[in-house]
Amino acid sequence: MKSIKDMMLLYAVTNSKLVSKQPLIEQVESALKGGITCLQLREKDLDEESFLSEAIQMKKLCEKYNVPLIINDNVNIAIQCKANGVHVGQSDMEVSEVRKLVGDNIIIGVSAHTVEEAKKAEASGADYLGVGAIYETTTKPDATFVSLDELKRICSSVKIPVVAIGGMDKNTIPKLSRTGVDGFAMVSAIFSPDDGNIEKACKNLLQLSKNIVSDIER
Ligand code: TZP
Ligand code: MG
Repeated sequence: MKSIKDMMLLYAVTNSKLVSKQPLIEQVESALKGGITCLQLREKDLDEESFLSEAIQMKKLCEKYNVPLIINDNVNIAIQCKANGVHVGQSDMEVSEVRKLVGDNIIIGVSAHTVEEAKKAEASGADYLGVGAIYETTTKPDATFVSLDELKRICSSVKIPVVAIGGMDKNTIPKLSRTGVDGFAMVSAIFSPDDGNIEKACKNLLQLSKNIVSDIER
């Protein structure tokens, strides 16, 4: 398995509400072929049983491509589908509580919007941070915004990897040059590219991300 920092490069987050002709599992396989370095399964409206069965399918698919699977919010599903990680927000379960439940071998990602939240998450045992929304996003209408200055401060205040999220796409990725981020998490730019070609979009986004991330070593 790659290092957690390397997993951040092209971090795909699912959204089953995006209208598509293709089932989610096929969209994810295209993204895996295109080189995503991590997949987060984010399901806000599924019942537990459907979420678990989807998570098990996704885990099997990700294993085929040797890409880690992270489950959003739901620690029980993460444990049951043997996910590589779980991602929690500021209003979800406390990191220390999550750690007690999942043990040391599961990656814990935490959403942070300020230096204070970032430092606290790191001190409580988070393995990486998701920071955003950086830009306008229709995927999460209630998202809190994080300025580029605060993003830079967060990157220099913690040792754990940082992935930027919210309105990231081929046009906005280059704007994060020299902020210190380790990669980009995206929903729309990966799963609903203009021409519908997910694999091609991922190849392009991966190259862009590598260029920006290699720009600066924290
Ligand atoms: N958290 C902050 S912004 C966001 C999440 C889950 C949504 C990102 O979606 P998109 O489509 O990549 O802007
Ligand atoms: Mg959450």
